[in-house]
Amino acid sequence: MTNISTRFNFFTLAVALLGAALLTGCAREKKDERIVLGFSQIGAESEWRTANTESIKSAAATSNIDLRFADAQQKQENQIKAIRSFIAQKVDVIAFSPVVETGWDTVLQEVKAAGIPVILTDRAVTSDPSLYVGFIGSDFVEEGRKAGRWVIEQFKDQAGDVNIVELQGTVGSAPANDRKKGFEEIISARPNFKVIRSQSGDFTRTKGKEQMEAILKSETRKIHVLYAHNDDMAIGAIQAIEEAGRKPGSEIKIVSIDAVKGAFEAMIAGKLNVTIECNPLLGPQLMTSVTEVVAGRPIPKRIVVDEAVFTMDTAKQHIQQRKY
Ligand code: GYE
Repeated sequence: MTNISTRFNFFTLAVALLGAALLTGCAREKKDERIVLGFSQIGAESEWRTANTESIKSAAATSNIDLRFADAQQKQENQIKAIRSFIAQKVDVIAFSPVVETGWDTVLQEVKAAGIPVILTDRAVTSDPSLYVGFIGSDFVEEGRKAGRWVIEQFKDQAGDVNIVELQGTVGSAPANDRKKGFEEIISARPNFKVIRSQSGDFTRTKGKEQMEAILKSETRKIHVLYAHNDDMAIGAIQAIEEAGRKPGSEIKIVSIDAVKGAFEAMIAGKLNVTIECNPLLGPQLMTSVTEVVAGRPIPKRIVVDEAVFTMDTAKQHIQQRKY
């Protein structure tokens, strides 16, 4: 009897221990089951970028995704290093916003060989589309067209030349290439609309200001319009224009892209005429796509973000509702 009961007790204990071990194992497994996402961000060059980073970080936190975030300080080599380190860490998905369009083939092949899916956000690459599962971002060519249409409308009655200065974004980046292309496509229909100067301000306020200062010093022709590929460069250029004793927003009309808070403030102050929206809040869509991909479901190859155009006259009305 004693023997049986002792055996029974041993048996109960063994089952209990095994159960406990399994439970702990499960609990640990559950914890490890969190999707790991490696994200290589370009940097913190603009208001748009900081809003984008914030959106990605907060969406990862609410979706319970383990985000490994790396800031590349606007250098492609740093992005490539980050991607290679994500491969070594065996993350579940790699996402990145490519600083420039070309030069990704080798590293993307490496990611493919490691069996890790890639999602592009914000900017496109020229690599073969089979090297990534999807791309979430804006239509930059269309943004350039919108800017061009606004300029044509403003100066449609001017018989003589309409001289335009262009401040381009980062050389070789998708938004700089596409915003230039879309704008040119529209203005080329009107031969008196001329881009008389075009320089890169690398999407930053500092370089936007520097480039505009140099242009104002050396340009003898009248400048009717400044077209800046983002709001930060426009804001930098506004400072340069004011320091040169000229009037941004009236003497020189200014159109830029992004629609960040700083642009609304400049419009309310009468210094910026119009901003074309480019939505940086890509975090929630990225996390949904990451979850779908890990679950083995297909995602659209291209997800385009909806955007609007805001002018000086309505800036006050909209600024309160802006999230970035
Ligand atoms: O317009 C600019 C940023 O890639 C759409 O990058 C983005 C651009 C944005 O630095 O402000």
